[in-house]
Amino acid sequence: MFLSPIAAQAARLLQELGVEQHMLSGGELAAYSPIDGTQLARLRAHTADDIAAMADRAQQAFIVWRTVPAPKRGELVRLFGNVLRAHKPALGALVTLEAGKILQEGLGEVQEMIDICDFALGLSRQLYGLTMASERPGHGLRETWHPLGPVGVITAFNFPVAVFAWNAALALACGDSVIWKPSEKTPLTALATQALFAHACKEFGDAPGGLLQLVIGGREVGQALANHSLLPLVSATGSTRMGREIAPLLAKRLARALLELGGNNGMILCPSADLDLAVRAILFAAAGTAGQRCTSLRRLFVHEAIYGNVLERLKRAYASIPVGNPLEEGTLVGPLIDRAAYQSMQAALQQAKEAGGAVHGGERVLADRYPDAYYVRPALVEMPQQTELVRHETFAPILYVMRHRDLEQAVRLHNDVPQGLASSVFTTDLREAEFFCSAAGSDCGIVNVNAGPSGAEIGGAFGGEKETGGGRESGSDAWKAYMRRITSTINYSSELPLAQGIVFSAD
Ligand code: UN1
Repeated sequence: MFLSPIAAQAARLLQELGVEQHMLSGGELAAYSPIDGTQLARLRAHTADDIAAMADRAQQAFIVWRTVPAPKRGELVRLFGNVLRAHKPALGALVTLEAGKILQEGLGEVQEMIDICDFALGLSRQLYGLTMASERPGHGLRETWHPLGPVGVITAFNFPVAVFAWNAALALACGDSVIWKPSEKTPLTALATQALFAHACKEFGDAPGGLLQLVIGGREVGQALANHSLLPLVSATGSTRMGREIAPLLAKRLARALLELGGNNGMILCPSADLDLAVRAILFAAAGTAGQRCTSLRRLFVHEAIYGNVLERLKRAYASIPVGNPLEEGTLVGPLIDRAAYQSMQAALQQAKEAGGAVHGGERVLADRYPDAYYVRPALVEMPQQTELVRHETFAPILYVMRHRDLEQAVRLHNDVPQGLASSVFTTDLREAEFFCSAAGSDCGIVNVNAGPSGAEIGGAFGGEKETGGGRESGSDAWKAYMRRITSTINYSSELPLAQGIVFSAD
């Protein structure tokens, strides 16, 4: 059978990563590469009916895993991190083939997995609870964190493996089992990750089967996960539309939702900004990953005193940014994920023009070389004001540029969108920097100074407010979402005093 070079490379990588050949053909779900639109595999998809058996298996695994001491659970996560280290080049390249991000970013994504494994390993010895002073004599009061149960993890195409790892590394260290539904656009990197995890389990020795199960499929399997009573938590990363479908299902059965949804991330440039740094940060945040990060920069507010200068510099930088095959060295912007993404980008640019916007770039390129793939020049759009279009997240490399008079006005505009994920200010004025980070400043979950809104490290909690969904994944104390807290009162006296001094006695 003839395989295109991209498909042949994917087949080689999948084999190297331990994915069995028979899983890659004969199914109804086609996996494509956005690099040239070539079909990479056809996978068998699960249906909603498969979820019940998987949930039972996850529950069995959980019952065993929850009693394994946490530092030993951390050992499995450590081994997984080491397997990822050994396979970083192959998995990173597969991320590039399947999601279209440049190789540097594919490798960076695997590094993010390794980093969170290290973090979770340390955490496995630090699942700390508090002890409180009891008001009753001879009593102790304390809290303890226990494993929660099987966790559902739904992830998006744009970070096909890192976001899974944020959730899974923490969940596994915390004593939970995981059922993972990757985007139907990126099932191959998920299969490879599962194979690498199986490798780590083998080295570990006695991990229960079913600690990590993969669900391949679309919307209906995601909904079935949200509906299943054995899953006390579902963590979902993706569009606000997806979150609006999942959240009510969880609310209905009073389960926990950990949501990381759309962003509409802004940057404010103040007159004192270091513009060399700012332009580089803008390029990475707005054009990098072809604008397909949930943290991508989409709105830029430039002080009127520096507007002309900034715009000139940006136009120059945008005109020369290398767009092309993400496997090739030197490329900084790869393809959009698919035709639908291209169409929604073009529709947004059309609307921007109709609303009086001046559009620079944004056109399709390389169509001759890649007729079935969608490469675009990143677009810079000067907008007279923040219209409804600008307030809406379009998952593409479009940067809307607007003017502001002073920081307070800029922050007001910045916050006047439904989303609240990531934000940034460029200033060398301490007062402005601190104001932006203050209670009256940015209303986002991520608030950066002299650094773009994207590219967060794993050590901090990741997520945002408003329509972004309020969840926090990754570092800091995000682990608490994957555990249940018990509060224990221990009476070591021979009396039975009641709290609040209540007397309740028959004699
Ligand atoms: C996402 O796009 O869903 O901060 C995650 C960043 C990355 C993660 C993005 N570390 O841009």
